[in-house]
Amino acid sequence: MDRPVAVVTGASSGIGAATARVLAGVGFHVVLGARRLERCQEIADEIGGTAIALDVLDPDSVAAFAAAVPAARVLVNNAGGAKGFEPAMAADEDQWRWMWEVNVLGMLRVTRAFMPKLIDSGDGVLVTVTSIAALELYDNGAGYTSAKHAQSAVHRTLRAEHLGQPVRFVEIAPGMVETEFSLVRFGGDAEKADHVYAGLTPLTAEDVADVIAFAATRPAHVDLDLIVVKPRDQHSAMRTFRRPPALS
Ligand code: 8X3
Repeated sequence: MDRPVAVVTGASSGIGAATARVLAGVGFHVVLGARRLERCQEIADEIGGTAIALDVLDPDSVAAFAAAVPAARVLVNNAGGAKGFEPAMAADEDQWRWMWEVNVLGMLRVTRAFMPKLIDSGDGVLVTVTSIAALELYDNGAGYTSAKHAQSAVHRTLRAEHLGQPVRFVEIAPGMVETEFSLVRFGGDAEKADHVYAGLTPLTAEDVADVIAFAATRPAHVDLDLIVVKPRDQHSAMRTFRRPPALS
């Protein structure tokens, strides 16, 4: 029997890769899209899926990606990220442009390309991975929090604009998840990236993937509109509990 198709963007690592694996485990044929095609191909080989190059910043790449996928029941808009951590007054406009492009316009582009297929499936599910940065603000994060707020606004507006259509809209807003997220934010500085999670137990990509798969496998009338997922040690974007380092 043909498996339903789930498309995952940003699938080469982190939450995207973990989501591809979990969705394959619950019966989907997963199409993995990302710029790093080789990493997607390795995961696709492992889970019996399909890897296709995708750069959400490039409209032609999005169009070619969508053209290669004739049908889809689930779309996980996971591609995104943060660059930089400075006060707004010190904003690097190129970093802000990248964040707004990849998180907002990139997600819109992919969604527009796949919405007809989700609707045609008769029970489409659009999952957008935003962040607690879509709900809260934090110092030094305005480029990212503004992009994530905008991404959430687009997602929720799409929900309203498709009322009556056979498609569900699920927003997943994770807090601290240990992935390449912080490494990218800090331009590859591993020490700074590690510091973000020091003294606490962050979520893993698999923790978030499990929640995405749960939402995508509810009955057709059940729409988990917004799911906020944080580690126990995280109260909010600016408040965490950290254990002191063990004495050696
Ligand atoms: C990642 C979570 O709190 O670093 O989206 O913005 S946070």
